[in-house]
Amino acid sequence: MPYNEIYWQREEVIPKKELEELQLKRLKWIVRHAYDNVPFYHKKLKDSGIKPDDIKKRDDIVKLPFTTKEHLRENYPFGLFAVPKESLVRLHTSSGTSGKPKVVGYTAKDLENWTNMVARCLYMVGVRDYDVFQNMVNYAFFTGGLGFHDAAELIGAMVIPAGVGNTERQVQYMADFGTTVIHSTPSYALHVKEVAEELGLFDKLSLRIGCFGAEPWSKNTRKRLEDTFGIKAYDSYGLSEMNGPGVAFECPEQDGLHIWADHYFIEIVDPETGEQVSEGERGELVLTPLTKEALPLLRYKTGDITFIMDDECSCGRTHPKIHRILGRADDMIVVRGINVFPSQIEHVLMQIPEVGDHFLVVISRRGSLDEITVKVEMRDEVFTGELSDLQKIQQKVQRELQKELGLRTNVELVEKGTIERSKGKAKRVLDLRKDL
Ligand code: DLL
Repeated sequence: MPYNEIYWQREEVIPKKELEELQLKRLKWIVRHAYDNVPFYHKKLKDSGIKPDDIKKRDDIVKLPFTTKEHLRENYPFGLFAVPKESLVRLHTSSGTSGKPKVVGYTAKDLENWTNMVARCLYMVGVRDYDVFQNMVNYAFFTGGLGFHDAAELIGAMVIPAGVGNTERQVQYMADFGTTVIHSTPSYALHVKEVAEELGLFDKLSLRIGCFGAEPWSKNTRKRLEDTFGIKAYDSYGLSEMNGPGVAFECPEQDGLHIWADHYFIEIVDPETGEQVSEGERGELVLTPLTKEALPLLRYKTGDITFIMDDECSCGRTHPKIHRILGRADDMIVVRGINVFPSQIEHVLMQIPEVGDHFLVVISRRGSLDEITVKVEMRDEVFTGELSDLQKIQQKVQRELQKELGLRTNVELVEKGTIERSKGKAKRVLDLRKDL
């Protein structure tokens, strides 16, 4: 049952002071829980000369050591779990580009908390029991499928467990079933948009809300999705290690993502030194779950780059806001000494009207010099056959990219349909230097 017609749970508007007290109480609990039940943390804290009782105020969190993805992998599969296997009711996994997958477990209480957090997010952007919710993400090991499914059901919406693929059928169902809310990765949504255009079904759709996440996307992509589908599109952030989606989500203001601080302790640190940065400065997001029974990760380094925004929000929620993710520390490409995030490239491309929705960044090496080539799909109507027109567009794209990146790139214009479409998280970068 919702708390009232605006908020799913009372905790969304908990007074700041109360929220901080709750955080401290829960922080003490989670540190004690990890110390008592996870040998890895027991040893780590002991080696650093820290006892759970040393956590007396919120700032004492800096005394704790960090946890990294490597720690999860080294302790594959269940080494960091704090409860016996029989207390678990679900497992998910997340595979990165290398090494063993990360395995995450949930007790019944963890699932209840998680589902409520995702429900908070959906309810916040206006999803209600009369909605038809088409969930267009992978339902298997990925947390996005069941995470959203359970939450939308809890609100009472009618959920279509569509999964990914069969895009023509997805669009047909959207029209036939009267889908009002869609959830997918933004890159898949762009593909769905393309197929809906081809099928000429836009007039038959009754969409009003889109929830997109699991990969970086830009404000300009938001605009494209909102304009073509006639929806409001919201950014959704999460990671398997912190349950999955539902960690942070945009409110109707669409200006930053509220991060549920009664369940997660937030820090922004310098990725290199691990020192907390000053207020409002960008850095790596570090999260400590405050209620997680099965997997109490302490000071988990997410690898995601963002900053904490001003905390007053006119939606009334008291939870802090983070800026949409600027990139991942390990997605950063270093080309001729300059740091480039694929999301910067997306940001530039999506504001050029002649450019289509798909692109690929190819990094190669000529002699001893790195080269960056951006393959960009054009809109069909731009291919007039006039070489000079294409040259003008190519130069424009090159100029705009140089302005943003401070780096000269090769730009290759390609026809619509050339670049492989993604169903889940898009692969935007092909780094050929690794094969040299
Ligand atoms: O992607 C959970 C999720 C599912 C989030 C559905 C949102 C919607 P993982 O597969 O473990 O979990 O990947 C987590 O994806 O550390 C970020 O690098 C990236 N990521 C997730 N959401 C966003 C977002 C899910 N909104 C990793 N913007 C995270 C940018 C995102 N990056």
